[in-house]
Amino acid sequence: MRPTITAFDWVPDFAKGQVRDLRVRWALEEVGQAYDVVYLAQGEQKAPPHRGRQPFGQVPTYQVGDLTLFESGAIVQHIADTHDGLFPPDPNGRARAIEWMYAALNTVEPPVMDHAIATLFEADKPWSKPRLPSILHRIDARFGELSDRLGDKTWLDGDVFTAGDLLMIAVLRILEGEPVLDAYPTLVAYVARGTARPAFRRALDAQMAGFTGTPPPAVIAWLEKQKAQQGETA
Ligand SMILES: N[C@@H](CCC(=O)N[C@@H](CS)C(=O)NCC(=O)O)C(=O)O
Repeated sequence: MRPTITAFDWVPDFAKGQVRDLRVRWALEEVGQAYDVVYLAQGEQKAPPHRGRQPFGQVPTYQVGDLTLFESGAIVQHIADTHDGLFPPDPNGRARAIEWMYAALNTVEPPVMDHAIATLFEADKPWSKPRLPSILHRIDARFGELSDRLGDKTWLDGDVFTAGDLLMIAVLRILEGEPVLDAYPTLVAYVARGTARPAFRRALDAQMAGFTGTPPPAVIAWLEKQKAQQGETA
């Protein structure tokens, strides 16, 4: 059965290629499952009917038959459970892949998102600049530990790409090109291997092609304020 996901028809430039429907699109591309997309204008995510699909008023969601799911990690796990290609066939391999999925979302992503909050979403707040050194310190610790564990393996569990790699690479690439990631060539090469996969390229192209909308006036005002402040602090 062909699933339907939700995505935004517009996001600010810094978010293009990072919106979390990309993780779901990537998983679907890896397993060769075609899908449909319902596009939401900015603001629509907080109103019915989308609130009914996603209690926090966010994307992505995933609908197939009478199942509606939210949370990109849960969606990727469901795709991996219902298709071949993202979980190893043996139960222990599947358990290890899930372990890495949680590590990506629950251990590595929190400080990475703190960085995004301090440098993008709340860049104009007085507390953001003072927080940045401690955020970078925590990211650096996680990246160092992850780099050590990955070592010279191709993927986190060895030779087989899993849903754990998909989510870990999706998280790491939020900081692609930033010195805190560039300090770890092992991780840079790992992200490059993941994002060179044809399934990732198709998913990214599809997300980018979906940005055909326009921002609402309140968002234009916010972006202009951010730009003006960046000009002042540059
Ligand atoms: N933990 C959620 C996070 C979803 C999320 O943060 N979605 C963002 C886009 S990447 C969103 O919809 N933001 C708009 C909003 O919160 O209004 C997931 O992984 O699905």
